[in-house]
Formats: sequence, C-alpha cells, structure tokens
Amino acid sequence: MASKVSLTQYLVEKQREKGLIPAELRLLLEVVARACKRIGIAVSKGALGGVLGDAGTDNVQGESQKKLDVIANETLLEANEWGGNLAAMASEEMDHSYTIPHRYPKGEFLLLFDPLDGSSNIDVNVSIGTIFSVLRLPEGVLAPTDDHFLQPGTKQVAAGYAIYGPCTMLVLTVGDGVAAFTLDRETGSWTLTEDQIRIPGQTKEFAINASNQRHWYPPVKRYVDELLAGRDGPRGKDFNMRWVASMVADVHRILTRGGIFMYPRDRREPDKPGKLRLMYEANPMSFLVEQAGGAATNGLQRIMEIRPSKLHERVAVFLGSREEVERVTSYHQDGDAA
Ligand code: P6P
Repeated sequence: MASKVSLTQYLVEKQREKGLIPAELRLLLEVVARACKRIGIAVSKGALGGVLGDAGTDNVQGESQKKLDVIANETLLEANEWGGNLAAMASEEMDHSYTIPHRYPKGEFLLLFDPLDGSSNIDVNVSIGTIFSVLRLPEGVLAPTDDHFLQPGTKQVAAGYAIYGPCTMLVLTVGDGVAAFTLDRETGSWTLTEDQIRIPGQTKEFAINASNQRHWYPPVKRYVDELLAGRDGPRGKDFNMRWVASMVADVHRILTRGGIFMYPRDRREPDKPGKLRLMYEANPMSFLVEQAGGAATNGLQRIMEIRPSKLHERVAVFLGSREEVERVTSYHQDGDAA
C-alpha cells in the first residue's frame, strides 16, 4: 500500500521540488489547517459542547451570528496572529481587516476567510465549512489597510476550504492543481486522499435556491427552464437538482462529481450584484474550480478578474462544469440583464 502523504509532505514538495511556494506560505497553510482541525472539533461536539444556537450578536453583513461563527473566527485569528507569516487578516465576521499586532513579527501575506460558511446548517447537523484565501501584501506596504486586500482573484497564491461533514476534509490549491486531504482522527494528521482533482466538463446536476425563481432575470430563468425540461427539452437529457445552502458542501460535491452551482443576482435587490461575498467565498472557490478544469463567472465575466472595490463586496456566482458555466454565461451575453 502506498505510504500516506501528509499535508506537510505535500506542501514541502511544492516548496522544495517545484519551487512553487516559499516556506512562509507553507507554514501559513499548515497553521490554517491546524486551526480548521480545531474548528472541526468544536463543530463535532454539537450540543454537547454548548456551542449551538445564536451568539446574540450580528456581523458586518447584518446577519445574526451563531456561537460557532464567533468561535471559528477567534480560532483563526488566535492561530494566525503570532506566526510571523501574515501582515493582516480579513474575515466575513469582522467589519475591517485585522493588522498583526506590533508585538508579533509581520509577514508578506494577507489571509481572508469565511470562518464558518453555511451557518444556517449548524443547528440541523448539515455539513458546513471554513473558506480561506491567501494574497500577497503589495510591495513596500508597511501598514496594511482594507484597501490592500482589494486585489483580483487572479492574485491569490493559495485558496481552500475545510468541510466539516461525515468526515472532515481540507481541499487546497497553491496554483498547481487541487488536492484533497482527509483528517485521520487517530493520528490527527491531514492525509492526502486525492490529487489533481478534475471537474467533468459535462454534468447532470445543478445547484440553485429554486425558491427565488420568481425573482430571476431572463438568462437564469431560460437556463434553468431548459434543465427542468429534461430529455423533452432542448438539452435532450434529464438533470437532477441539489441545494445544501452551504457553499462548501455544494462546491465539494461539484469538485467530486461535477455540476454547476448558481447564486445569481435577482430582482429582490436590483442594485446588489448578488448575495455571496467576492473576497472570501467566490474568489477562493473560483480558484479551486478553475484549477480543477472548471469555470467561474458572475454571468458576464470571469470572477477572478473582477477588480474589488470593497472588502465585503458581493457577487453573482456561476461555477462548476465548464460547458454548463459557459452556456449560462452566454445566455447573459445574449443581451438580457445578468
Ligand atoms: P440561501 C450560506 O449562508 C451562504 O453564504 C452559502 O454558503 C450558501 O450557498 C448560500 O449562502 C445559501 O443561501 O439564500 O439559499 O440561504
């Protein structure tokens, strides 16, 4: 049986044999992975850990925070502030970025995260996850601010997520394909269980919150109606639908067996570009999906080429099997409003 490859061995190979990543990035990713392990332990305790339910506070998005949202955010901040690899961090749960305190050495990277995505699923025991993205601090910047995070997704040097489900997994890219690690609970180590993940170009599965159907703009309505028409319609085959309402779970399924994930902007908030956040949901997931051979657009352009203007900027998301994303994007370019 092939010897097990750990996350550290995987990253050392990328660092040493391929010169793809500096040691500081390897060390940063190992710290983030350890923090995700601890978040997974807190999540797995459920009611026994006294961590279910609301925290009684709201986050910058105006969403009520779950106790585990706060715990996950604090776990990532505490794990990463002293290591010397980061200049600052930004989180869905914090209004502004967090600069590494003067008492610790600063590094050259910026870390962004959604500490616990899919929080509405926490109390009903459905898979949730942590999403993270790594950028470089722009050259010559001594005092990082929110503005220094405002880089397009193409500038990411690493991205990934942990998914806390039937098993706990870490899915990661440093720009050389996508690898999946499964947490070995006996040894506590992240063990490589899949490498160079590829998303099939075609699929029979789509993911969208269909309860918003009456609010969709024409391109999305046309695309989904064709899927629902199945073999009797223009697509000539039947499709299946999944919607976990946890982006990490839906994206993990797509990386595993293909599919398309959609969260379009709609008529409920015509001035808003969408619900999901660009910097710490859409960009890291788009990096993973593209590295696995898939595609990711906002209906009009590649998500990773969007030039952010705000830290908590929202975006429409169509990502997954390339042929499907290209089709629904072409419908947007046929002149209808995205
Ligand atoms: P809805 C979770 O709150 C999240 O940000 C994503 O993880 C998920 O895909 C989406 O929102 C679910 O949104 O409107 O279906 O609850």
